[in-house]
Amino acid sequence: MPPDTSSSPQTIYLKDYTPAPYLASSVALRFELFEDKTLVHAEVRYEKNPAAKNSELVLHGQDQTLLSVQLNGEKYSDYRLEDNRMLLADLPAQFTLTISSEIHPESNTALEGLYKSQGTFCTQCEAEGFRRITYFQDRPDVLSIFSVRIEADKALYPVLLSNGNLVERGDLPAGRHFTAWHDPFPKPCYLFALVAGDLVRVADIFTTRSGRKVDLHIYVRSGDEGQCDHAMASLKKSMRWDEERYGREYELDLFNIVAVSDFNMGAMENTSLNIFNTKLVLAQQETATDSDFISVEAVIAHEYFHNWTGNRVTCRDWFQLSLKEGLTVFRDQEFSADMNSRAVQRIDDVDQLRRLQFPEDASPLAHAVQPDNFIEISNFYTMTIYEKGSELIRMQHTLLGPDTYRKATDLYFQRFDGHAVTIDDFVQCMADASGRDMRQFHRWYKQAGTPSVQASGRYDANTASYTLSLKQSQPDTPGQTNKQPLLIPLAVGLLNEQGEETHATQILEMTEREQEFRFEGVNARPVPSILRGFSAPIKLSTDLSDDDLRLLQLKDTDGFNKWEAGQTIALRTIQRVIADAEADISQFVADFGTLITQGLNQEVDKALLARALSLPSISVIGQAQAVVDPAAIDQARDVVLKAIKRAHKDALAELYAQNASQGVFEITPQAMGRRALRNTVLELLTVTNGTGCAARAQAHYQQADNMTDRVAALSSLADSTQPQREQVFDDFYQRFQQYQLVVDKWFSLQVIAKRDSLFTDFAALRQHAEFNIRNPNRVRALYSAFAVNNPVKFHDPSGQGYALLRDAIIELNSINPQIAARQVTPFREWRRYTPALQTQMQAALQTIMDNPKLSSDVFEVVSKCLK
Ligand code: B3K
Ligand code: ZN
Repeated sequence: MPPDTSSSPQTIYLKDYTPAPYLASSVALRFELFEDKTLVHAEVRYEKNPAAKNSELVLHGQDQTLLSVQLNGEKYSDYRLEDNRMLLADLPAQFTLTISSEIHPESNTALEGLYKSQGTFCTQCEAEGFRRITYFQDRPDVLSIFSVRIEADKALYPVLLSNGNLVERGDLPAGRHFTAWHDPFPKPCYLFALVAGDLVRVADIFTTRSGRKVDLHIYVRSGDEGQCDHAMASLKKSMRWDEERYGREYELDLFNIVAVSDFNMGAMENTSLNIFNTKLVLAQQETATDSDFISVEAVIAHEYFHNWTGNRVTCRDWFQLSLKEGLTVFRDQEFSADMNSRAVQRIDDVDQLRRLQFPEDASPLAHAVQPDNFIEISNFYTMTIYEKGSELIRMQHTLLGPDTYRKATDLYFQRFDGHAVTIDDFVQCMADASGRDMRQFHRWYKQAGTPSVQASGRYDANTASYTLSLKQSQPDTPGQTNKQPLLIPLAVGLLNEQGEETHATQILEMTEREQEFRFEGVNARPVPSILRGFSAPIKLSTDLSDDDLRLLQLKDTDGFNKWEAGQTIALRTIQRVIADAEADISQFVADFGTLITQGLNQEVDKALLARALSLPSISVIGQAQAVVDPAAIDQARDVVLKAIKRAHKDALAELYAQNASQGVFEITPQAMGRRALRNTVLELLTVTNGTGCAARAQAHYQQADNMTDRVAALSSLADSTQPQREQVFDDFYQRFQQYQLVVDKWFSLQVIAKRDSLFTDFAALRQHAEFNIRNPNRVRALYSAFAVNNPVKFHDPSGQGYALLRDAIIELNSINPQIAARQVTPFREWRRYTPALQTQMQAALQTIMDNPKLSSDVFEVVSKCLK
């Protein structure tokens, strides 16, 4: 059946952009919050936009009851309401429009606009949620000065917050009170925010480089205030870093962060009132893992950095989303690299890009970093816009060098502060500051798909030269064929056969489809280290032998390429086992032993060693297969893991013991590296799932004084059928059941198991009293953890895995369309799987498609997958 045609989804095109017919210089909002309804009164000053040709004012409005409209204080009815829009024609050049409407945050399950999370009113307006609050030109190129007054019951909602500075507060009759806020900086309505609740405040002060004091407040539920120290410290570090690295100072007197439990994404950068998912604020030793601590630091920074890259300089339209997101991700990645270990940060970022963005680029949902059309912009908050977008900024940083890049960003802020601009405007600043022609580079923004580069080398002893031949190609993606060659910066260094670096890193700028680069003064056959630091988001294939890779793994000066060389050898080894279960892997297993011995006998970077001792994931291995068979990959991976354990059991046990906790818990790169190493070793030691493994994992759990170690123990036990599994999981639940974020982990850790009872276990968890399909964190804890992190069972030949996700998507479609559409992701690459799996995945997608009341969010992704 076709989708409900009464609201047939419409495609929006970048080429159709026109300036807004009216500017809205000031917006005064008054909210009357009640338990059964909210009244919104909006008084907006409009002026004809000299840059616009159209004169019809189009206001967006959705899910609200219009109560009254006044033009310059007089009742007005000369408007048309159609398709979630109010159309007003024949208007004067300047006027004030006052609109009152009634909305229902208490029953808003989409978590867009104004909604309630565990008794707290909060907002999420990006991208198009403001239209669920009042009728307005809900587009990012309309910038207004906002004044906001909030009225609510004083006992239930003692805290009433909005953007900017608090200008007034007072009591009202009937136990009510109000606050009034003024934000002096013009902003698009997607940055509007409101919070009303019974929250406690953690306070600190930051002194900016020019000596101004900024109040920093984090608001959380009572009882959670002890879990905010890390977020507060991260905020202060971010503020300092942005001053030092980008010359950006915070300009308001107050910066608020509010944590809520029901949130579609991670966080939102509303001007001076960031709203966060609790998952990205709360962190303490007992309940948060090291990776949670790292994420909190990164996301606090990310949202803070948006103050300049997103808020002060914003997007002209949503096709420019990566203007703020790609740039802000690059900024947060560099911040994290400065705060922690640069090599580890790069490895983890690239690993994420490969696991999550490369598959997107290879799927029917592939899109450019600057897409040219969409149905639902919410579907475009993707790894491509964010992570590939960040890689594009990184390449510009590499091409210009840090000093010129900084000049270019200074120019960008100076030119565009207070404006809504485009990606082209940003790239033009890069061109103007450097004098470089950036036109070829700009293709990266327009062409979807991951480029491939093939490299082969030729050494000529007579001329003492080495020639690197490179070939680039771009895959076809939906709607795009015959793509142009890109400007690809390749960081390359040369090592000699003793592993000494003879030629330090240089950036080769590849511009042609096929190109050669010659290195002079090469006195012996070199081993090239290509794509150091992953200098471009490409798939590289080389003619390096396993011996060459082993040399790089042991000797390269580039931390990323050292790791990469080891991963390539591991991938080749697993591929050999997939092709032949009896393949000889003794060399690989022996080399693994060398790494372990190094870990035992030398000063090594433990975080890097932990990553070197981890095999590529099933998802990454699958990308190298013509036809993906997750069960076959898993089996081969298991063969290799078990061979490693058998060969190096004693050395591993020694490495495990050597890295036991020293008693004091710290969140330093060294302490996290030690835990990562010990937990990676635990995983290897328990891969056979026998009685000894279960006992070791249980002991690990019992000795743990922090969540990282507890999670590692549970993860090692997930697949076990020994009695310790239940004991440990039960203890964990009893101990932490009052912590929602830990209960999320408890759900996730059970559904990553491959053991036979998985589907029964899953059904029990789905029925568990703590499961709540309206809470996005819980949905992700159960369904995303399963479908993304358990490829073996998700792709179970019975089709049960697909059915679970299919049914959840159908249920979520009417509750929370954004979350429903997000859950389609694991199906998107269905054509890459074995024929039997393809048939089942296609059928699941078709069943979703046949749903008569499909939201435009789900319609867009499912119809594109099936096309
Ligand atoms: N800008 C927000 C994302 C909003 C998502 C809207 N569906 C968070 C961030 O990227 O910082
Ligand atoms: Zn962002």
